[in-house]
Amino acid sequence: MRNSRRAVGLLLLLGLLACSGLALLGNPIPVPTLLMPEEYIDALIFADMGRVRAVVEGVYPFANFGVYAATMYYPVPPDATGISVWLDGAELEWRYVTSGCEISPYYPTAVGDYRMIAWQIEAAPERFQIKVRYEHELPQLGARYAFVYALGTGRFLEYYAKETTAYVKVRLELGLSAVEAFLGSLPVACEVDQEAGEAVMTLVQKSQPFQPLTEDLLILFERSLSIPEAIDADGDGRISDGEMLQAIRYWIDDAPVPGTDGQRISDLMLHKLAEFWFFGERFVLASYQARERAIAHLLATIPDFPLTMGVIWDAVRATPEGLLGYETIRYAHGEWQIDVGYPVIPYPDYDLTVSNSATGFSWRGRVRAPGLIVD
Ligand SMILES: [Ca+2]
Repeated sequence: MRNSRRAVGLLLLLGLLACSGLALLGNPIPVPTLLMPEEYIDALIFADMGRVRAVVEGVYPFANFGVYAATMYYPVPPDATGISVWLDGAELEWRYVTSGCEISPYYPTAVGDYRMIAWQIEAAPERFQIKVRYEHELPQLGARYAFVYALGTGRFLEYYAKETTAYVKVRLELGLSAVEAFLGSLPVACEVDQEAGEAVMTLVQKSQPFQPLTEDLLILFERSLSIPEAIDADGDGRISDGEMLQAIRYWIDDAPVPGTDGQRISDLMLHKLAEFWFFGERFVLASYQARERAIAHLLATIPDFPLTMGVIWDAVRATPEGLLGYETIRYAHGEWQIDVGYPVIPYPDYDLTVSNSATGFSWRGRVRAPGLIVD
């Protein structure tokens, strides 16, 4: 079993020619071969209807030494949706690997087997870039959510690049606590930046010389819920009649709200919850939620609006130096920029500018905490 796994493992990720021999023409690099000295993984983890989901985008630049056509293999979570593969921006057809002459259809991880997908490349240029995107729901291990990225495909691989470096950036757009990251079973120090109103974990992982990366990345965390999120028991982002009644009971009893680390509902909070309940819209408690509400609004009101939900945005704090009591977060994605400004008070309204530097598109509006949008 081990041997057969090693043999098929030759084909993994670097996607050397499936079911055919390689001509070993010399050391250290056999020809034909593909080298992938760097990989760039971007992930966004967010709460959606009471669930925690991830969007994952991997960009893999290859140097090609004499490979004309190849089959590439790639592990994805078993429940992955929206799987897309591009070669230099052109979308490729992919399929699930089934049992047969190829490799195992499954890739074992700390949270169960991932499914292997495959695609063909033909007339591959000397340098090219593969991009893969998928979404999935994060599994729970007890109270904790687990995010796994299959960084360790190299453990099945014979490898010839001097070293491999993975640049991993995981944005967590939700309240969280007790974050830990592991490579394989070993804890790994990720840089966590919270300056732009979300937690961004950055990891640069280099392999040993002439070795591939052999361990998967595992991030474990707990959600910490704000009171409105905890009161919103069905997770639809709105406060229903029943949820409002329950909130009133907690307020009357001065009881801690379950799921919030013991927070109690103050008079101000009850007032806010009543406002959320009254308007019946999805409430907005963070700058990234204001951003998503504005995009949803533009998609609903402008025909063929050229943005989608689930974009992975780069966030930076753009508050002018010396300005107190007001924050601006700038989200960027390609030609798009979304500035979200808000006063530093509980449950602020958010002022947004959505603009596209290429088309000149610009929209300004206000997203209020109860979810109302003012153009
Ligand atoms: Ca609800």
